[in-house]
Amino acid sequence: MRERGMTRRRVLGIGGALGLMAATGLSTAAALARRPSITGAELRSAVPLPPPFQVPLPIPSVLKPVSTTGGADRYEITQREASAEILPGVKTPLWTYEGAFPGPTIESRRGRPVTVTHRNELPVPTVVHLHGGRTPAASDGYPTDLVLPEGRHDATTHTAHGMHGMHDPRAVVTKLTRDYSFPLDQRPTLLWYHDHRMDFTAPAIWRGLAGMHIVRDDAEDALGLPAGPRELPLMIADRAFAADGALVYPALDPTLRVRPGVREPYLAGVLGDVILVNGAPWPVHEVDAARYRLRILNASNARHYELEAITDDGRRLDLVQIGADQGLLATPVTRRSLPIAPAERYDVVVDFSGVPVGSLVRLVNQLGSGRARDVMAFRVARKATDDSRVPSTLSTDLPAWRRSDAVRVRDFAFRAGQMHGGHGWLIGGLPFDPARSDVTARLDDVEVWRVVADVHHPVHLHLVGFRVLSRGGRPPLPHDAGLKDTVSLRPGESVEIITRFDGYRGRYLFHCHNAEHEDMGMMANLEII
Ligand SMILES: [Cu+2]
Repeated sequence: MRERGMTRRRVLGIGGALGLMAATGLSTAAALARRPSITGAELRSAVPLPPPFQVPLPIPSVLKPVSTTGGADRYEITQREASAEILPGVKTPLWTYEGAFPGPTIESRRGRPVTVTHRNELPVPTVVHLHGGRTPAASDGYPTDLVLPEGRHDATTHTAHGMHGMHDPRAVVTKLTRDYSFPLDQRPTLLWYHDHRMDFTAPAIWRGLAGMHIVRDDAEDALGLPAGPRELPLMIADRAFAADGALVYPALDPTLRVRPGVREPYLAGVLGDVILVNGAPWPVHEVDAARYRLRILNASNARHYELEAITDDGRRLDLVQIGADQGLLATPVTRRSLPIAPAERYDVVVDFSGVPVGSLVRLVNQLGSGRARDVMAFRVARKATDDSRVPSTLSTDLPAWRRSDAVRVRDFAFRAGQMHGGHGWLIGGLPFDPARSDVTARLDDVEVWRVVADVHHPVHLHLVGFRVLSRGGRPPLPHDAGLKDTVSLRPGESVEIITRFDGYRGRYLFHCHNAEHEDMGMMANLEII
């Protein structure tokens, strides 16, 4: 009971500060200066943790297509339980795509369709969403479009009814397998696929259901960016481990079948004390003294990072940002630190050529404390030639929507509130209901959305990329550059985004990508007509 009181006060406390801000005219800058660096609570591991920078960085294997005929690539992925040695000498049971965490990487070409047949051999229903994909609604992984596992084929008792008596008459439930089709008619970028099941997305991702999907095209290939072994996909995710080596997660229902949500004090988000990159704890990677392209994904449920690359002698290396969630920027932007919220991606080039051979460059999180401050390290192993380059023009196809193009302006508040008699996370005062109509937008319409948050909320739109027009009533920050599909709102902050709803008609979503918030109501329907 004491925990409950603490959490409520904390949540109300933040809301109270916002109220004060509104009442007294306290500036956004002053409010933000006091903002907490995290939203959520950190679990503590009960096993001895390895020292940092000992475990080599794994590179997820690239999935081989089962067929490449007919102008499309076909893949098969089995979702199954597996055990992995994440911490040296410790076995950890996981839910996986193809037995691995992260799941295998899919490599695609722009405009070349891909079909992935997912087979569910897990003990619970699943749904796959390709984050950042421009995907027809039938393959977008709507949370009630479940793939039922063997022996659980009775959709009426399990699933088409969400929790709290919600029924979704439009759910398309399949048994055991489902084909997800991705046209990939979109800008090249790093996408990721993960579970998106109604009410249980957060624990499913936590247990291992996440993988990367890279889209490329000829124009990007021709830029001469670092490539091959000098291009590294980096999936960053925090986890915590129980005494028996299993992942800890404070689920109200550990079977992840009936009752969604997490115990207090984790209602605002679940953080782990172990930072994994590509599934390895604080790994180290040997690099040449040359430029590398780092494709960074924050696949954490709730943890935010502010990444810096620091040499042994305390120097911060330039992080040259070349891309955002939805592909290349127009021109490179040199940064010293990169804030990255859950589900965001950054494409950056780091030049190790000025770093003494034999020394380390640590990737650190300035928002983390204790062991969670370290992320990974690069050991500069040898001098090397480098014919890569970072051209001053990276792309010329970024959409340039103007406010005057918008046919509508909508307002959304992402805030804590009451849901079904308990704590929830709400959009516009309402918890998610698949059967409710929230936003209906016309295909090809341009709209401006104004979004405001109480605590950290990384706001994600399915189907479309968007530009950030303003942040806190001011021009966007440097990290808002490019085409985004997730925008990070900090406590008390507002942003305006602009997008065109193009691509496909159908039922999509927008939601908070703090995965715990998402499971506790913070989603809404986006119907494109
Ligand atoms: Cu949120």
